[in-house]
Amino acid sequence: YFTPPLDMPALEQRIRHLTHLPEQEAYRVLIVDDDAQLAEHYRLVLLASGIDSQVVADPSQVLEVMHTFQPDVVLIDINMPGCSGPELARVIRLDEDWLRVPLIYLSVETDAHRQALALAQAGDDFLCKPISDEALSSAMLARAKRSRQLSAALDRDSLTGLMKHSAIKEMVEVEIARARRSGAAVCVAMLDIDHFKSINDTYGHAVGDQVIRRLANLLKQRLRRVDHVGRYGGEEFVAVLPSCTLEDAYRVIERMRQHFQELECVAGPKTFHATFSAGVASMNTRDTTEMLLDAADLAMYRAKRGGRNRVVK
Ligand code: GH3
Ligand code: MG
Ligand code: MG
Ligand code: MG
Repeated sequence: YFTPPLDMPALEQRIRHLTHLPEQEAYRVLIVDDDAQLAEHYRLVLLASGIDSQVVADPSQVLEVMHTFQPDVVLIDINMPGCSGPELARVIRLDEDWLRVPLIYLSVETDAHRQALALAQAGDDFLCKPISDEALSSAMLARAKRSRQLSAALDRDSLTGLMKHSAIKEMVEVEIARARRSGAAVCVAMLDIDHFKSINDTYGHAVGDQVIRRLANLLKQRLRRVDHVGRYGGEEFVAVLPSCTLEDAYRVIERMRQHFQELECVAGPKTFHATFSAGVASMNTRDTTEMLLDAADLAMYRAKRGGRNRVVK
């Protein structure tokens, strides 16, 4: 079993991004330009607006730098030795991780036809050199802000506002990495609403949605600030509980179970109660994200088989 080296700056940034900590971190712009002097000028201009930027002169290093720097926007020169801006933009676009990052050309190219050709290959917009300091910083601020908003929305499930499947899975990975480093424990809980199909069949899909939201809200309100929760599937949730022993995690989820079964769900004139089954698992030193999630899933199925409305650790 091989543990890849941890890229902690990137992980920490992902944590902040996924958890939306209130203290807004500075926007990050990656400047790809072979003109070192000009690029440094751009960097200082952006810095004056509170934007962090990093300069890369060699296009072949861009992907690696993007991974650690996690830019909100990439600003790309068109004419560079070794690789043109549009060629670079196409390579970046091949990586699904960067689908949401705007790629903006900044070039002396003023010919509209050639600009259009560049945009047809890849890239999202075109800025012309020379550009005023003010125009550059306002364009980058606007783009970075939009990019962050979009990114946050893409990671959220629209019904519940919780993290989506991919985001919560990534959170498990991030917390495992952090736990390996600190030696602290981390637990994962998998929750699944009981007989949800019959809730839908009896009361309708809209009431079913309401039940999903009730459980989501309960989890949001009752978990600690350091915990993370996501909607893993239709009526399935995953909670990540850092610095938590298996016993603690069991108690937390068990309390949640008791609260949930007491909530009154309303369907027109009728009321009913819903329940969930849950499995809790803790990380062993050799656990990967998949192994930890599988262990929680297995425990959850034991809870189902054991009669539902229970937590198994
Ligand atoms: P079990 O106790 O074994 O978990 O039984 P179950 O009926 O909950 O399990 P099953 O996985 O068979 O059914 C889940 C149902 O959830 C099937 C699907 O139609 C429904 N579902 C999935 N997503 C949504 C959603 O967003 N809204 C609503 N209302 N229903 C959903
Ligand atoms: Mg150039
Ligand atoms: Mg299910
Ligand atoms: Mg279910």
